Amino acid sequence: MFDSLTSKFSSVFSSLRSRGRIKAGDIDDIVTEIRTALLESDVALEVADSFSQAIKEQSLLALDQVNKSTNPSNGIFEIVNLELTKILGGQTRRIRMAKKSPTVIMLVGLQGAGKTSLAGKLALFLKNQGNTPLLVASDLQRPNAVNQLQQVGQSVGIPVFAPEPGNGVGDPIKVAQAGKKFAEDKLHNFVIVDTAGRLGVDEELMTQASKIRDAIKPDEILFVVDAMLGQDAVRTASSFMRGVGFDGVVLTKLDGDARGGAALSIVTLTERPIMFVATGEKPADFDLFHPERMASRILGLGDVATLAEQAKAAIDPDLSKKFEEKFARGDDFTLIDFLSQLQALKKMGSMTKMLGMLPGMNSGAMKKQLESIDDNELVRTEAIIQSMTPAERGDVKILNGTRRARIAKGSGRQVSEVNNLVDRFTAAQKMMRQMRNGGGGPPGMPAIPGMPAMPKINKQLPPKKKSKSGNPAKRAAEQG
Ligand SMILES: Nc1nc2c(ncn2[C@@H]2O[C@H](COP(=O)(O)OP(=O)(O)O)[C@@H](O)[C@H]2O)c(=O)[nH]1
Ligand SMILES: [Mg+2]
Repeated sequence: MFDSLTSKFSSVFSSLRSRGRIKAGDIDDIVTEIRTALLESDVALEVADSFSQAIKEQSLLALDQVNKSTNPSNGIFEIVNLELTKILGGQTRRIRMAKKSPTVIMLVGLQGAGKTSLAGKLALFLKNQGNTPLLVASDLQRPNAVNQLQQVGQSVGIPVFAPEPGNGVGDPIKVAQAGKKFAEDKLHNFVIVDTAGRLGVDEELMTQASKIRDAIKPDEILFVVDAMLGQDAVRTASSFMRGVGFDGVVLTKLDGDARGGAALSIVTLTERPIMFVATGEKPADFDLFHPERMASRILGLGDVATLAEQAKAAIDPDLSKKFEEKFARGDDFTLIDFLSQLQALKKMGSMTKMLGMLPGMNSGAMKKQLESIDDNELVRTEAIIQSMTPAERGDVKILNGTRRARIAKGSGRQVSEVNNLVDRFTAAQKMMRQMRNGGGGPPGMPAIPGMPAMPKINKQLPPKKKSKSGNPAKRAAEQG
């Protein structure tokens, strides 16, 4: 979502780099360029102003130091990185747990902001950490709202507390209270209360949300907002701040091509941290918000930390061990192994999203390359393998013309695609044999032929920049 900002920052810094020694006038130039870039990305005026002012002051302060290093522009870059992390909230904040279970989380926001979907995403996230969340349907405004939450709950395997006919129907406050009570009785340690939104901010909505708040005393009120609203996201946030109050922000639809202004303005203007982000419609399209990772992405440094986390989460340690043992025994790599690798890769999410986390991937030529990668490739390959019999998966050499035609038909693909897969797989198999004979390392995880090679994650991590100096300007200079 920060594509335009990323490419603007990248051009600002490439012009700065070409100047060598940096003069005060150069700082003025880049600060003006940065301010314009922020405004064009829908960042609120006051935030753009204070941000560029901070960059200017610190850069001027650090100028002598910065110019002593071989690459002065790096020092300025680091100042921008630190300041960007700061306006994004500085540190990641986690959910505050209630002293006495359950921890109650109430979601507020406009209709369509993504509250109901988020309820499911958050519940799944909590469940995966060993919690036992309960969803509570306190949106009784729209006829289908309860139903929608029930479907969401079902899709992630989380129970939903919903009003039963004759039992407080029509009163979202009673439902919220009863839901909390139910969670206490049934020992759910988290309660996530979904509430009604409206198309625009109105008094009745605020009053209702405030009453629910007073009735259930949530430990966290999360304001859910569509990042694509741009400047309006910040205005809506202010209204909700006045009307109901909230403790943290969730930005949704970060997968869209909004210009990112909301993310950059909202922390400063509401003085509340962004806690989570949603990046798609699927339950797994959700993550903790990490200011420093986001700053890094905006500056084109990628987000290798998230990528590494996702890889770790997707790789089943048992499966990995099985591969290693198999490999050590000298068994052949089969299509069944190939399929389980594919499935692990799929668990990591969209290929384009994953690659987008690599440094430099979100600008210019790389971006084009990225867009040409087809996320459906994995799905198609999986369909083809699944149309094969176990014997065929175990030994592709038996795949004659008739069998290939049958598989193509069964998976709804072309015979040429089946041929292509078999060729790629055979090449991979050969490579695995050579690796073994040549004493190469065991195949930890995904080595999918035809797929972009996975990065050597550790090597790509930008050097950890630790400084003894507490002063960011000095710190920047040290690193220059
Ligand atoms: N692309 C995308 N769509 C989303 C995201 N979050 C929610 N949606 C979609 O936005 C629409 C409204 O979401 P919903 O949860 O019903 O919003 P609510 O009215 O606030 O409860 C639905 O079609 C969701 O699938 C997101 O992060 N990305
Ligand atoms: Mg809803």
